[in-house]
Amino acid sequence: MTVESPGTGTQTPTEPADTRQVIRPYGDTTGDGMVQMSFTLPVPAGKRADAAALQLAGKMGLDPASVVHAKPMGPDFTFFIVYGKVGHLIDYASIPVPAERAYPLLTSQEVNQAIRRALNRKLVVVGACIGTDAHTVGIDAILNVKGFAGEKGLEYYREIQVVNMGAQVTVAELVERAKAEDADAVLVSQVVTQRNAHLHNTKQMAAAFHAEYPTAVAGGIGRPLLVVGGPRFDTVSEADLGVDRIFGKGTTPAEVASYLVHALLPADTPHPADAPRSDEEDDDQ
Ligand code: B12
Repeated sequence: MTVESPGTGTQTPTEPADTRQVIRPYGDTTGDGMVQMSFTLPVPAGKRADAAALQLAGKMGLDPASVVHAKPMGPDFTFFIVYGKVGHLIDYASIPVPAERAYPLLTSQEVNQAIRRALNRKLVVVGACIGTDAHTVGIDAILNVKGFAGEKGLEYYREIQVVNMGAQVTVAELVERAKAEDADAVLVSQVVTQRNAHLHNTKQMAAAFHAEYPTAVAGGIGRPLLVVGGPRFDTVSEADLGVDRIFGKGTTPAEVASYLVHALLPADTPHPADAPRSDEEDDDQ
């Protein structure tokens, strides 16, 4: 079909540009749709269990599928890895680009300078694993000097005073300690997610702090900043839990320290004229 366009003569309309970016999984050859999936079934290992695993894979859309690994997990359970083809396509272009971090990533030296300039005292952080959770590795990765992923933890920052209460701390103990220490921020870790324990515990913790500081204006203004972290908070927001910030898998101490500066200190941008103290030259990580 042709259309007349005044002044420009006859034109052929162009097709709208295809802006999709269609992708599919890649196993052996590009775009072959092959995926690997692992799961456990509550049956003893054997040929019948393998058949059940294949039936499950088929019902999940893997066709063809094969059991590439089956291992007994005690007498009554079997762990499987299944490899198979899916026909689903993803339009990658339609997936929104996640928001960038809303604050700059600072070096430990910049964090120390910002705290010294704004507070003229140490910034106090109280951390714990609450409820029955005994997984301290995550909170220790953020707080302990040894740190995580090549970065030193908050204990290393000379202007941050860290109180690490460890595992299985009750909400009442945490609130009491945060008050006693006059904490600027409370850092809570929740790793166990069975029956959504991480969500219940975090909401309970947040509610207790909100009740303890009823006149608070916001995190850091009238009450400690409430920060929670753990590997499985992806599905919820800060508002859902009543906290100021959620950190997920792979968080590094510098991200947390930079956030504390951003959220708690009025002038969070390090001053270029701030010369490092002579004993701080090697503060940078
Ligand atoms: C080590 C470990 C243990 C150790 C813990 C030792 C310790 N002192 O921490 C021991 C052996 C004690 C243990 C026990 C149990 N464990 Co365990 N454990 C693990 C394991 C293998 C690794 C966890 C870990 O250390 N990760 C490394 C750290 C660095 O990662 P992270 O915790 O995610 O932390 C990072 C971020 O999430 C974030 N972050 C975390 N917290 C915070 C806090 C703040 C404030 C911030 C800013 C950031 C932040 O920053 C960290 C660094 O990036 C996981 C499986 C796995 N591969 O993850 C199971 C796992 C967590 N355990 C599990 C279970 C079931 C248990 C037990 C119930 C087993 C049992 N039946 O007894 C018990 C529970 C004990 C209890 N009361 O809590 C399950 C949990 C399942 C679920 N859906 O909840 C897992 C996932 C294993 C599994 N697949 O079944 N466990």
